[in-house]
Amino acid sequence: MKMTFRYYGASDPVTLEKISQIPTVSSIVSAVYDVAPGGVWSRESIAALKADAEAHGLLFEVVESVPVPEDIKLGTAKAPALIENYCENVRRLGEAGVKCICYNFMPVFDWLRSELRRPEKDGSNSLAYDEETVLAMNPANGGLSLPGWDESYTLEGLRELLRQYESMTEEKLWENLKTFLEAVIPVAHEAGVNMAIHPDDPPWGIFGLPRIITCEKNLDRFLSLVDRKENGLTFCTGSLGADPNNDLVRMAAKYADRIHFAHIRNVRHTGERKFHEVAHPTDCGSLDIYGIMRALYDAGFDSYIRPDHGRMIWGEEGRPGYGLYDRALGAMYLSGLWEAFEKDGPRKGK
Ligand code: DNO
Repeated sequence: MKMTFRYYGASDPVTLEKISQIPTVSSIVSAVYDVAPGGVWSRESIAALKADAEAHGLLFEVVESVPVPEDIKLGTAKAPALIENYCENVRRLGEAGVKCICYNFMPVFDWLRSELRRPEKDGSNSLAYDEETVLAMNPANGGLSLPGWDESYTLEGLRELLRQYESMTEEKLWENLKTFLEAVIPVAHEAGVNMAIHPDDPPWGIFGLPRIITCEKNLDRFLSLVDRKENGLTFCTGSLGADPNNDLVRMAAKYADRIHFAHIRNVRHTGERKFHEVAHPTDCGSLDIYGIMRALYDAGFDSYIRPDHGRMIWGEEGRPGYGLYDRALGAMYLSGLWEAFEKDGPRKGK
């Protein structure tokens, strides 16, 4: 297992120096932010990020994300050229020593929440989701406040995009995903890079937009679209775990050899399609984080992991989900579990 930590580049208040002070973290997870989705990342920007990380004793082996442009998901006439650009990014990142690329295939919206600062009694706050509140916001009327993963949408642009998606079905999205993978996975193989799709968050369709990376049945289908090691998963426990029907311990064991990146966090379910994010340990939420980690360990998992969203604690202000303190506590908890597994004895599945 290789512990990593997400870094949003030079503007991130969680600096490389701070990250380098967290025990057990060996690599940053980052991206080139000076190119719009669909563009080719310059070798200079990639090299600069790597050099910055290395100057702080950190590796740069994981990219999150190389975004997939909407034209690829929509399968428009622009898709082939954009897929070629995507492949070029995979090649360039492989050359620079990146081993894993995280991306998602969610139409229009990345992760969605109804509240970015849900207060807890202890003075901390965290991200929350309540489907009723989300559905009451109409994105086409500007009713949605986006949680910081994309500030580039204008209202007009968003309306146009939603219009383009009106005829999109799940099956059509699967087809477009397959076309993408058939082009990208052979390139990833050549480049020595593992591709790791991020599950949809939350893992169900929303605002009439289909979402397909949601559950065990669909992960089986995804992995068989191109059945090669490089076509793998980001196992995001908070995303998949928002649906209590997903048995994460079972899925961790089942997919371990195709999980190239694990995002570990806990959520508490408080109703139908209603949850909020909590601290990482098992007893803080509804997910069996110990069981998931144990299942990964026993199944031989040896890839990248990062603590995912943290609460805002100790008065910290910052990018929702991506403060320093609670994520650092998460890294410690996860590394502690792992050390205990290793010292307990051999992997049970081996
Ligand atoms: C949320 C993140 C996601 C993830 C993308 C991957 O905090 O896990 O935004 O980076 O979905 O493309």
